[in-house]
Amino acid sequence: MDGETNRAREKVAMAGEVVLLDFWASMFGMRVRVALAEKGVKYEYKEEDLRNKSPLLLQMNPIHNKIPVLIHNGKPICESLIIVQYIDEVWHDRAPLLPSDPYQRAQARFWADFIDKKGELYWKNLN
Ligand SMILES: N[C@@H](CCC(=O)N[C@@H](CS)C(=O)NCC(=O)O)C(=O)O
Repeated sequence: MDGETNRAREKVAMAGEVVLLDFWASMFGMRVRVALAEKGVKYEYKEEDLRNKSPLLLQMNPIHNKIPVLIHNGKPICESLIIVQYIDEVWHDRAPLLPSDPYQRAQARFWADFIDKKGELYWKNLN
């Protein structure tokens, strides 16, 4: 087996089973999709109807009943920023999601938090 095939197999083994419960227009879901794309993680995408949530979503995120939820090897991770951090930690061998400089990291976290708060307000006003 050549090196490339080996590396591809290792990637699949590390990824395990990855499922994303999401809604196409969600900026919170988009954040997770971008992180998975940056890391090159293959996953199964499950679109949710937010007016008629699936039993799987209610089971995987019983606290908030919201997307996105990342299900990794059967275990749910909720809240987009926490999911992104989890992705960065699990697939730490490639494409770091934050800059290495502490000040730049703080800046990136500030804007992520800013977008988070604005996004929640926007979503509340929409409903
Ligand atoms: N803080 C959450 C926000 C997630 C969120 O607001 N998701 C919305 C879609 S954009 C949702 O699932 N809404 C369904 C509901 O409120 O019942 C995160 O960052 O994941």
